[in-house]
Amino acid sequence: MFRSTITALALAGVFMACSVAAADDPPKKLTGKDGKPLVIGFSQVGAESAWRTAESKSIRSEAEKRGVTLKFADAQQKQANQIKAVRSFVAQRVDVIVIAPVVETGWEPVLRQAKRARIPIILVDRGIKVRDESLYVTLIASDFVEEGRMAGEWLVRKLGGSGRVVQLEGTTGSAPAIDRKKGFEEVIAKHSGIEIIKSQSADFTRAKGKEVMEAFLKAERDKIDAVYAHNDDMAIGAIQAIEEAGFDPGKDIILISIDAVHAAFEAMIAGQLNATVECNPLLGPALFDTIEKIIAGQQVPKYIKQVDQLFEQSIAAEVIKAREY
Ligand code: GYE
Repeated sequence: MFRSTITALALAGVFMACSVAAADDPPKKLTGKDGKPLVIGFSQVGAESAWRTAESKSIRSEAEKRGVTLKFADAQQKQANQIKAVRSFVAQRVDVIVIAPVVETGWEPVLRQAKRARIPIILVDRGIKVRDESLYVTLIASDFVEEGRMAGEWLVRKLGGSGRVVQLEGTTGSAPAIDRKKGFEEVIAKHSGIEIIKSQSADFTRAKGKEVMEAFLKAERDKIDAVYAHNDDMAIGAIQAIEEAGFDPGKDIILISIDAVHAAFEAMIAGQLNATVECNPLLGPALFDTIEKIIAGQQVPKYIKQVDQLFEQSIAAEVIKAREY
């Protein structure tokens, strides 16, 4: 525990040092080949969680810093809206299209259209499944399987190897829901004393997190030892349901989630959430550095991985001061 506190504090220090350096060194203005400001189309999932809001803010503010015209389309969690937005970006002949894809499948036709128009596609935060990988240039995201494993390993230790767990899954068909389930269940499967007794999607929102947790409590009442939520918002909804059912969240029922947004730190300080695995939403700087390279004709890696870490309740009060989202 002591060592993990030191590591977290050291890392927080590194992050702060990085942001100081970045502030001294303003990013270059990005222009297209003809010297005109770059036009980027961004199809965002929606505004379902605090994580998503932080990501949108990071991308919008970085676009502004670099003098880029950002056409922002909110898909309200619907792939059909994203496909429409991408088609419209193609018709407008934007320079680059950025997509945070709501689900993994169903992208081929529209991406082929963009490819034919020679408009590069960049995926941010969520991946897709396509047979032809040349349909997008790169994916900038966290490793969600790894996040699920980190949560699983922590929970196994916390429960001392035995207990009944319920899982609140993210949006059905989305990369983070699929992979966070996979990584977590892979770890749990190695411990016969731990059982996942319920697992259902709550769409990454607080309201649904509360609703689904109410249903879990109704069906299993005294049998739930722990909750694993694919994001902090659903865990916060579940905390409300647990309190309303007369239990003490964080004590009677252990909770771990993913994202490490500000509200998760507040819930940990209040003793209601036990741990959260970080998933960095501040993707603006990495995204625009990548766009700059692509415009300059340079090669970029197919996957630009963001590195995450786990925060426990015991260090929340110390770490919250350095949190940017
Ligand atoms: O964890 C969740 C959000 O795609 C990584 O989507 C993102 C996830 C994030 O709604 O809070």
